[in-house]
Amino acid sequence: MIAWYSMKELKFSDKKVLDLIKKEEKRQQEDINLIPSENYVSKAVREATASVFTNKYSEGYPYKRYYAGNKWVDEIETLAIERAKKLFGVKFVNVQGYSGSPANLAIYFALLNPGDPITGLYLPHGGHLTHGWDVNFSAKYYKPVQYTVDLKTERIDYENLRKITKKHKPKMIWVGATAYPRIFEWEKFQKISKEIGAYLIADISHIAGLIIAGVHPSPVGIADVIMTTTHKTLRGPRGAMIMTNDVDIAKKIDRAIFPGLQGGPHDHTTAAIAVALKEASTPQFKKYGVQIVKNAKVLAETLSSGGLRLVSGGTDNHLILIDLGTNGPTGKDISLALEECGIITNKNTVPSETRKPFVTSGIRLGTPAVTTRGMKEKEMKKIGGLIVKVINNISNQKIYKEVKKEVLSLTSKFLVP
Ligand code: DSN
Repeated sequence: MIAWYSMKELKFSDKKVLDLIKKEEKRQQEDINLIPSENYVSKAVREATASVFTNKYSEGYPYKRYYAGNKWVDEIETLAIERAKKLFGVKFVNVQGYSGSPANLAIYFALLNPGDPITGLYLPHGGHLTHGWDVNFSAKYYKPVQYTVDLKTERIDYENLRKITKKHKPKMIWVGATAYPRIFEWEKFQKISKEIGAYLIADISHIAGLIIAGVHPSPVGIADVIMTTTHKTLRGPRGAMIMTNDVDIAKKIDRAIFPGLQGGPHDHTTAAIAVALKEASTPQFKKYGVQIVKNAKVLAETLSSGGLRLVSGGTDNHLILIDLGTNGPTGKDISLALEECGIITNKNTVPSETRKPFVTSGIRLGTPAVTTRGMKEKEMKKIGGLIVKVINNISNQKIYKEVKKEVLSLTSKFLVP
């Protein structure tokens, strides 16, 4: 048990909730978390999240609020904004977005009219729901035509994007992904967006921490707007930031967030974002980002040499996608089997998908969380070997037990903060 503080009050007021918190704490400590969009925040970030700033309403922006009593909220929000501006090298930042999807909604709302054409990466090829997937608001209220990866290389097909943009003239090009293991070539996107006068939007939610660490190119100075969630590789609380260098766009974004879409900002989250941004500006964080990628490469090599096919042949970032093929166990089967052994991944579609999204032929893995725990190349080889063992021995309870034992032994040596 690694309770980060005693939770004395909860013990008396709500044992049920306390019990579930403790169980989740234990699960997080004992499992190997390979979900590429998850991470473990520091205790300092959690303390700020649990602070009295949760009690305040502060509609508006620093020093222009609709409620009194905001003098410290003004300072905390200004601090978060200034730290983000410095860290990413941008002129304007809005830190009030509740999370990635609402922040992306605000970008649409700020810059487009309903029915305007847009483009984003096709979801089964790694794109995000809010970049124009058909069941999402981004397809209900806008007109998406999605670009794809080349099915041979499984990398973004820039010629396909150019053809689509020439034909459909989208007003907004979204770049970003939830399951793309390669680098985004920002200049290529910029060239295509300039050819048709579209806004270029970089959704760097997955890779923000890698950009800070210098292990992924930055879209700053290239994209018109940059959105990032704050809780993935950036290792902060659950929230979002929208950044730009354009004063008119900045004004529109602020108005879209409030009063356009949101009410009071979550000031406790803002406080925790400020803490996370301070942490992300340290040399240790740069080392962390570098290690995430080193770990992902070793994990990918181990899986490949264990006979698994990786989408695009490997990884340049924090994320790996295993393509299990069309026969045999599905992504769902494998993620459940791995979970039984204490290895947490998620089923995911692959570019040549034939199954339904709730079944899939892929497994998505990532190294941000295990790297936070201090695991390095040696542990990646170990984990890769365990994954191969489970995949090759599906439904073999004896093997599952052996793997689970090894997982517990490994995780006991690397504490969750
Ligand atoms: N849910 C996030 C992910 O897992 O990538 C994206 O929003």
